[in-house]
Amino acid sequence: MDVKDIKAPGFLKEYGVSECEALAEDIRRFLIDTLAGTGGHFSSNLGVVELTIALHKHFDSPHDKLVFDVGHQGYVHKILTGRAEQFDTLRKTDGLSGFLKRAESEHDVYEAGHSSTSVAASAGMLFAKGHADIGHVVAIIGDGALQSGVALEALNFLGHYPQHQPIIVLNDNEMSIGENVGMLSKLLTNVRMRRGYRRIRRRARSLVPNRFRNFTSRIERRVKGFLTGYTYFESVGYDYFGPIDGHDFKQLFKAFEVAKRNDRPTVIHVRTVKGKGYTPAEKDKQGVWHGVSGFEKANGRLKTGGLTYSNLAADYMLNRLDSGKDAYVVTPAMVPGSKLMDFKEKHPDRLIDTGIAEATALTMAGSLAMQGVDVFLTVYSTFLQRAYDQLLHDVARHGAPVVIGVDRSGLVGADGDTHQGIYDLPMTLHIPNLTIAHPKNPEEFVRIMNYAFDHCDGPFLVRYSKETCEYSADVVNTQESYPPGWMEERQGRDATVIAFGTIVEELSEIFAHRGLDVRLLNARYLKPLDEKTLSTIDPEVPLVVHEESTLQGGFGSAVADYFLERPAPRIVRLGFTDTYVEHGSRNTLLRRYGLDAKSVADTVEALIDAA
Ligand SMILES: Cc1ncc(C[n+]2csc(CCOP(=O)(O)OP(=O)(O)O)c2C)c(N)n1
Repeated sequence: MDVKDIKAPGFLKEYGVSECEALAEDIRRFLIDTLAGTGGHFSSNLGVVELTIALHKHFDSPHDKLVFDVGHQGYVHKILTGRAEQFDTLRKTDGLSGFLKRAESEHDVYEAGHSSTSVAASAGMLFAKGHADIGHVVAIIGDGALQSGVALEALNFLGHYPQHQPIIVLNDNEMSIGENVGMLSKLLTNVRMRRGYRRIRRRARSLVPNRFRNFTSRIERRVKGFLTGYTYFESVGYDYFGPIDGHDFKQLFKAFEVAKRNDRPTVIHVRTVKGKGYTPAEKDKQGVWHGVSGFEKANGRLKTGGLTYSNLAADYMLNRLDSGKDAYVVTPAMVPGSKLMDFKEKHPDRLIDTGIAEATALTMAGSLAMQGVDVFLTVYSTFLQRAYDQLLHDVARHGAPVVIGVDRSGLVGADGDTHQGIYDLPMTLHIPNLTIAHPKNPEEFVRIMNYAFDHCDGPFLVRYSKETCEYSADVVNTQESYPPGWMEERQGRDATVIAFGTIVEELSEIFAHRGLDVRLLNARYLKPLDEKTLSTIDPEVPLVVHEESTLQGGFGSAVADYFLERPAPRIVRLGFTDTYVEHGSRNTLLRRYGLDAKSVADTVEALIDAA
């Protein structure tokens, strides 16, 4: 079947096992062929081909609600709901989103991008049942996402309402992005190692008298519980069925029929193989096939970009340990994304992976630093949102000297609105005790890190973007440090521009190229504000403040606040205004929002002309 002909999932109702198997093969081939070119979330989607087909066969989407956790594994769902045709635009500007999007399809009933929300989202739908026409509600959640407190508290809460009959499909591939961590993953391993569900069911049936052989009967559940042991899920109020083979349609069909008929909260534990059907992805234990930029299908060679600030941060920490200084690196489930594979290999006892547990990572890292240990916590800007309270209440209030790398600050490109790193500045600038920096290049990054570790005795945030950067071992090894304060990149009389990050060098070049007489200040420290330099700004000429961040409560606002009680220049703040920024190429989006170097230069020129 050409999967591009699929318009809606209804046809699956007529499909038997062999037709579903053939369809699974077609979908897998389509995914491998397409994603080799477009890139995207790869191995998670190959792992859920049969599972997603079976879900759409047994449930009536969108009346029955399929709530995919994160949504990065929703490509098969997109194909079955008529979007294969648009896959060549996947994650591109104005193209198909890499996550579920309500605007794309009525079958996308909930959107995410951050993990572990599916159970609480399902709870909302279940509580709405008396008000809206809602059928079954099914949360499809991975074993990585399940370990987050966000999922666990919802699971615990919802188990308390047996009348709502949630169905939780646990997609267990023994991996988060990479290796899974934590005791829950050990518990699942133990459950996996027990004899399969079907054998248990046969055994249970032989122990139960005929007239009680209704699958959902309390007696059978108890007998099964006795045979499988008392699982975590049962302890928080769910009937647990599994583990079943998530690539075997017969087992999936049976399990979903059971789930539909069961009159209590239900967990179906499905085992899948991440990357199923493409050998390099199946073999990958590090997680490099989780999200790809493209690859050569014939030999499995991954397309790689150049080095990024994530590499630089990891290399900096490696170099620190190699030069005899001790430190821990903490990551909430992002070893591959934060380029910590080498560090993990060389210093496994100095790498702490908390799993998808940003809040725990922050509090733990702060407390660890308070004991006199050097700690570098690296977290994506977008995921730091999960830990605002821990940053404010635990880390900053204590003055805990933890260095926090805020990776992927600014636009992130293909992942889109759920992942943009444009909210951390308004979220952190007002927090007392924090120092916040954003280097313009690798040389500055290293000097700022040196200051953070060797001279600062409070909590320190270093922001850096997803962009590529070039650096040598000498740069990483620099011993010099930059204390708080700004840098005058360029003198000028007709206007002042304050900016930070990689755009600083671009602005410097373009101002020179256009012959503009503009003063350019590199605000490599965003907090504390450099009031000494601010006091030198000419109030008679326009002041432009640029940030690749949301404006409300941001850096430009902090600068404007400074001038509230002083003779003020005309201030123009450039950033994102009260919005979510869609997916697409970073350069295209910056241009669209008037934030690339050329647009900034145009704005500055217009202001000078108007003055
Ligand atoms: C709050 C949050 N932290 C981190 C991530 C990054 N992330 C995306 S998918 C993923 C792993 C999810 O593992 P699992 O739920 O087992 O799904 P799988 O991809 O293995 O199917 C992580 C850590 C995220 N999306 N949200």
